[in-house]
Amino acid sequence: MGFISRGFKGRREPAADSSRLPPGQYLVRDFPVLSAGPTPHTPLAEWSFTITGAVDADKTWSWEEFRKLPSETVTKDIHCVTKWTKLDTSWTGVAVSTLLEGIDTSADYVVAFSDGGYTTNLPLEDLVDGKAWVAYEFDGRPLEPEHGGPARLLVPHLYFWKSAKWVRGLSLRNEDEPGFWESNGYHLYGDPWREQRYWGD
Ligand SMILES: Nc1nc2c(c(=O)[nH]1)N[C@H]1C(S)=C(S)[C@@H](COP(=O)(O)O)O[C@H]1N2
Ligand SMILES: [Mo]
Repeated sequence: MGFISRGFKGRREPAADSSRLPPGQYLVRDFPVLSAGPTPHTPLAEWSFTITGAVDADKTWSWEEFRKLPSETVTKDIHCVTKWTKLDTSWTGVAVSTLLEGIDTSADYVVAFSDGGYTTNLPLEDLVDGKAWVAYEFDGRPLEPEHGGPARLLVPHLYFWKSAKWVRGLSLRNEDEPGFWESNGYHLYGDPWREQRYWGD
């Protein structure tokens, strides 16, 4: 006697779904805010998104133009290097493949850059084929500034520091160049399933 059956708790806790939890991570239900600096508040009239670097010609969209691009809504699990994982987050945005359409490049790498100076590096192949978006809605509402609004990169298969908030563009590179956290000890690639948190992992 004295046991409390888990069945009495009603709805099954997502904690039960450990197959979706990468090694060393724990589940959260809230949405923590992690920013290395103050939250920028760029007016939409001044906002633009640019593909630059190793390209024949830069490509730039205003906010209005960007919002007319075909969008997708996706549901993804996100994993922060500080060990929280949030399941089933819903985002709407433009697939990076859509932004790269018609761009001719020999580059294999990308540095995403943001208002406030944040950068993060990724292999180009991790941004295409339905693996990454520039998201402007979370849970069906405009993305809040604290979480990267008006728009942030979303690369859910890598640790969440790769999902640059307040993203303003992608610079294509022929070599892999560490971004902000990668220059400060975080792993160059950052696969949560291989627990690539820091240099040497
Ligand atoms: N521009 C910018 N993007 C950023 C960061 C940042 O400090 N600045 N922090 C990164 C880290 S470490 C994480 S875990 C997530 C946090 O996103 P959230 O605040 O929406 O949870 O944003 C990532 N993108
Ligand atoms: Mo993070």
